[in-house]
Amino acid sequence: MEDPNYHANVYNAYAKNPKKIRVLDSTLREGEQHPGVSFTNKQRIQIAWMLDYFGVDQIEISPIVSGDHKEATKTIIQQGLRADIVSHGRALKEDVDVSLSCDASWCAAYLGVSDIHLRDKLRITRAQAMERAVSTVEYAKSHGLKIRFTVEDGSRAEPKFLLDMCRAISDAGVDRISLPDTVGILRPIGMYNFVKKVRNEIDVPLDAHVHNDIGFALANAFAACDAGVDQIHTTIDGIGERTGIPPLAEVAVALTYLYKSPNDFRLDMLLDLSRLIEDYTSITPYDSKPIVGSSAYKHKAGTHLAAILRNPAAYEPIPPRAVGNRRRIVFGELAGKTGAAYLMSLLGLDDNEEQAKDVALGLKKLRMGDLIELPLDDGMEKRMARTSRKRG
Ligand code: HCA
Ligand code: CU
Repeated sequence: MEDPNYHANVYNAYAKNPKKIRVLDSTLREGEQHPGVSFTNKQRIQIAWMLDYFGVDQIEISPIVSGDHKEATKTIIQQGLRADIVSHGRALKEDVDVSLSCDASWCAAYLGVSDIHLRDKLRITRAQAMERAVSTVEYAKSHGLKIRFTVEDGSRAEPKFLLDMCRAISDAGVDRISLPDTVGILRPIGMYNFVKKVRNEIDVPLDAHVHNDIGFALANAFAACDAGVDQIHTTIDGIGERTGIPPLAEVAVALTYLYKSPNDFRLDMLLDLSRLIEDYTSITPYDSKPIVGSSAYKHKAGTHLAAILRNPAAYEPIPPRAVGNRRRIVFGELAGKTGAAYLMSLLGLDDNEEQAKDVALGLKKLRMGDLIELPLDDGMEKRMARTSRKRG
């Protein structure tokens, strides 16, 4: 059967040979900066294993936060996972030393480069910042580390200084540069322009690290890809400082289905990953959250029910099983005749048309909103399709 998303995908205009966009997951660093989140070391190790098995390219953790975090970083590095373990710290030699003492092969260093960060947080001049950045990169490189440098608050930095900084660390041998919209102030075209400005001048692989303060994080991450970054930062369920960063589930699904990026993700783990974080943090994703939310695959209105019973793709962009979720149907006052007939068939009642109408009317008259929710698996759909064909 023809792909129901075919025309939409023409609008999406993905490339003939799409390039791979990598994922760095920062649940263990940015995620732990979310209010109320603090993992145990066992949980940190479990999360790292799960992320690795899922298929992210890099896993970020900060050993400088506490002795505990340092132990976790060391242990995770010792696991020999496929993903790179990126040891995150400030742009200071002492933090690079902590990464070295964890036996890291990748480190990340961040330094505020906007005037407000330089003046009111770091209390250093632009020249001092430049010196600090370059010497940190040189120090890491001379000790055999790969280093990603984050020009923190880069979206609010003076553009010429930002470029000078990127050029200087690039000359010092930096391996990647993270371009962050630290306070989530850009709109998608703004992110595109920000990345493009750096991309045009600097020949170093770029990361996008974007915050969701105004709700644009996911869109901005992909605008950054369009402008030339090849790695997006995520966390499971998007947890992070304040309103967080792009969620792994949405990023992985969009990369796979909307960008056709050749990643090797086990997308059917996405619900499990979200549940893992829910267990470890007691933060429940809101019900309409894409992909992993409890309503993401529920169908309610009678007309929708009627359609999905014949072909779920009518109201589902991606099959729920593909992302580890499950289709559910909601019966209540909006169920309609088809919904009522289906409910009756599930209960083993004879589904004649008149009775179905009565039940539908009864449900409507009850005025009690939703009454029951039922999982709907593929076998049940087929059964329904057969019954509805029988009835004509
Ligand atoms: C922070 C700031 C940061 C760094 C991002 C990065 C940001 O350290 O909390 O290292 O890529 O949002 O700028 O998260
Ligand atoms: Cu951040």
